[in-house]
Amino acid sequence: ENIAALLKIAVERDLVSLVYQPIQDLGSGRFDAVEALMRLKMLDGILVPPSLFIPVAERTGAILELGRWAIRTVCTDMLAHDHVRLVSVNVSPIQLKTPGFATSVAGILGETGVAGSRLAFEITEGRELEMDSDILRCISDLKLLGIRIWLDDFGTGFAGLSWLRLIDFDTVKIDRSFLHDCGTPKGMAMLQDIIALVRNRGHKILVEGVETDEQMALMREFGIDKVQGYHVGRPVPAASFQTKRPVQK
Ligand code: G
Ligand code: G
Ligand code: MN
Ligand code: NA
Repeated sequence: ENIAALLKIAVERDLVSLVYQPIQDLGSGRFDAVEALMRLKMLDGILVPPSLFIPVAERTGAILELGRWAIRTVCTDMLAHDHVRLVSVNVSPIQLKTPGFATSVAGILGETGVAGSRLAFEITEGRELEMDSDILRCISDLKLLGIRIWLDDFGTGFAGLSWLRLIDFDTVKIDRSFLHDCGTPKGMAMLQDIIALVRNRGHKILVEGVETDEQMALMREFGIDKVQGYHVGRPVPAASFQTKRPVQK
C-alpha cells in the first residue's frame, strides 16, 4: 500500500533520516552514548511514526536496505563525532536472519573505518520471528566484530526470558512501562523484580523513559548502569550534537 511504496523510494529520495537520543552512564556520569532512531517522512514532509512503518518494512523486506543505510549513516556520523563513544542501532530479527548480514556490516565498518566496538545492536524480542540457529550464528559473528548486543524493550513480549537464556546480552533495556508503573506498590515491586532478574544474570541494565528528577534519583538508588529518556535528552539530528556531550538537555 501507501507506506510500502514510500519505503521503496525512501533512501533515494532522502525521505529517511536518523535522530540520536542520548544515553547517560550513571557510573561515570557521562553522556557518551546515543541511540539512533529512524525517521521517515512522506513526500509532503509529514512524519510517519516508526510504529507504522517498521512493521511494513519488515513485512516487505524493505528493512534490509533501510537497515544497511542506517548502519552506514551511523558510521559516517560517528566519524564526525569522536566524543560519541557508542551508538546503539535498532536491528530487526529479519536482518539478523538474512544470510550475509554480518558480512555486510563488516564491509561497512571496513569502508568507513569505524571500530565495531563503537556500535551496539538493539534487538527487540520478535513478534513473528522465533530465535533460531541462523540468528544465533549471526549474533556470534557480530560479536566477533566487537559489536555489542543489547536486548530492547525487555518485559514487553513473550520471548524475552528465553532470549536471556540463549544470548549473552551486554545490556538489557528495561521497557519504559515498568518505570512509569512504579507509582503503585505493585508496580514498584515489579520494577525491582525485573532489575534483580537482569542483574543476577550478569547483564548491564539500562532503564528507558526516565522523565523526572524523582525517577532519576530512584535509578541512582537502584544502582542502574545507564538511563535514557526525556530527562536525559530528546532525540536530535547529528548536526546538533554538542562538542562535549552528544546532546544538550
Ligand atoms: O522514537 P521512536 O518512536 O522512534 O522509536 C520507536 C521504535 O521504532 C523504537 O523503539 C524501535 O523499536 C523502532 N525503530 C526506530 N528506529 C529503528 C531502526 O532504525 N530500525 C528498526 N528495526 N527499528 C527502529
Ligand atoms: O527503541 P525503542 O522502542 O525503545 O525507542 C525509544 C522510543 O521511546 C522512541 O520512540 C522515543 O522517542 C521514545 N522515548 C524516549 N524517551 C522517552 C521518554 O522519556 N518518555 C517517553 N514517553 N517516550 C520516550
Ligand atoms: Mn531501541
Ligand atoms: Na526500547
